Amino acid sequence: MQCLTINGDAVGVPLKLCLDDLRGFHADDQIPDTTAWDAKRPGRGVLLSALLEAAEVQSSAEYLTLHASRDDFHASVPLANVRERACLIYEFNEAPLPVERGGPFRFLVRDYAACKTDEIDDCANVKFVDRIEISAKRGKDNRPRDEAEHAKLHEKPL
Ligand SMILES: Nc1nc2c(c(=O)[nH]1)N[C@H]1C(S)=C(S)[C@@H](COP(=O)(O)O)O[C@H]1N2
Ligand SMILES: [Mo]
Repeated sequence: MQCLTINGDAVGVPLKLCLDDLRGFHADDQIPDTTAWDAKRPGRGVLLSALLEAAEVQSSAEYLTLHASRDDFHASVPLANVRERACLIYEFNEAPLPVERGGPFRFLVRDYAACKTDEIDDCANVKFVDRIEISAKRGKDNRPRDEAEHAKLHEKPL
């Protein structure tokens, strides 16, 4: 079973969360249907704020970095910009989120901007997330910097 690591220099309690752990978060912290946030991305998610609370994120925290080792994709964003408007999708039709939907874990921000137009853009909706790092300094970010890079990314096979 695939699990998610939450760590970094601004995390009080590093965590390893597997599917059942995410399912076990309080109902108030769950988004039963993520199409409420984004019609194209259905599933069940847990609020980022609940994950951060569980990991006892400290006041030194400034950046959140999403790591997808599957395809070596990384995005690092100011924590304040996503803290109260992001979730992690972990399930679809009561089964683990399939890779075609960005599984096992997909980050999703509410009201994201078009790719490359803002810090919080569609590119920051990282698929195949296996680690969330919380740190004082900006972390690794290899989101596309221009349209050629972006187009190449979209042609990449799964
Ligand atoms: N791991 C990973 N996440 C990623 C990407 C990627 O190439 N790898 N592409 C990003 C970009 S540029 C976009 S527009 C969206 C596309 O999401 P979709 O496959 O749901 O349309 O995922 C983002 N997350
Ligand atoms: Mo994109």
